[in-house]
Amino acid sequence: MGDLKFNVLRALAENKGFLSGEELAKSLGVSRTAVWKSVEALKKMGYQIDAVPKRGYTLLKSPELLLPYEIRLKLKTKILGKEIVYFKRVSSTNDVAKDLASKGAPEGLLVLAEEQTKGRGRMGRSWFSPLGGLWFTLLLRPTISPEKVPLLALMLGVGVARGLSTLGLKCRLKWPNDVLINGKKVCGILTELDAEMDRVNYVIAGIGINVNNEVKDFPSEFKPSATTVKEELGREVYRVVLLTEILKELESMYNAFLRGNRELVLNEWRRLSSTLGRRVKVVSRDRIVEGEALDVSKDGALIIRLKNGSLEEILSGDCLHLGEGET
Ligand code: BT5
Repeated sequence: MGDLKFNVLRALAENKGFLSGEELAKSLGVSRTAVWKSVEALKKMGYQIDAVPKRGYTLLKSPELLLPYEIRLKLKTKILGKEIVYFKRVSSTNDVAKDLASKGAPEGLLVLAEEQTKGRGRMGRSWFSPLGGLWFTLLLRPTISPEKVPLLALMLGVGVARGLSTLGLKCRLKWPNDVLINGKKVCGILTELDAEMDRVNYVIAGIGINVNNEVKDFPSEFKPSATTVKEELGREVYRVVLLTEILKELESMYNAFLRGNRELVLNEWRRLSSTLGRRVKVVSRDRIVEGEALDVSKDGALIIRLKNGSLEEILSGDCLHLGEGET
């Protein structure tokens, strides 16, 4: 039943007019009753399907869910999203991906959810993940040493920003990889790692994008610093298409990274950066560095010029843009 339902859906989605039950049954090699049952199941999932005697069925509207079937129809990638695990609601897509990775899941696995109940940010912070956003995790298995991971993390921000720009949005990156629109955070990325001294086993790339949400529903602590695609565009978007555009951009950046084309990744990051040239304060585990953000190193470290003129490189931490009221 599972597959038949989606085959019926595919046939309806690819056909602009009506398809008779008989035509559908014949092309799918099943009975008309089976077709009817599939249509009923699809309606229960939220698909609006019109059934008119003598003409047949037509698809009026999709429920706008991130169903793997819908994603696969639009997917333009070879690696990312090759395998998809979908939840209506889950604790954290990163946690699920980690579990599957430890059990041998393949590179490119995409774990996504309509809603997360325990979405995680960096350094033990939480990530607000209500219905309407894009909350997903990609499993990557690059054969690289752990020092290359900060650059990989920059690359993720670049891919998301490029994907969002297909909607006409102007995105900027705050080091390392927050994606901002008009100075407000639209996407956060949590990169987690399983590695040995000289070899990465896998990277868990957790990406959270505020899409068809509204900031008024966000917790007050970060209302002023957050935004959503809907608010910036003034309309809702079809998340499946946005996701597949982002995956396409991520895959092209990931391939450049794997080929060793660091400069492409770094130059894209520099082009999109809102951090470079600013006065910043970076808080890392063991120190706080304040100064002017000059550049990123080939490893993805932020190069900061201190007041006394000396240069410091920081590989990870929280970056605050000082002045101009930007986050
Ligand atoms: C991040 O952390 O920006 C990484 C967020 C990664 C979320 C994705 S969703 C899919 C995957 N599964 C997970 O469980 N996580 C990943 P950080 O830089 O620490 O930012 C967290 C801070 O941003 C919080 O302390 C809040 O102040 C703020 N925040 C929380 N939710 C937000 C949201 N939806 N939009 C904007 N800001 C938010």
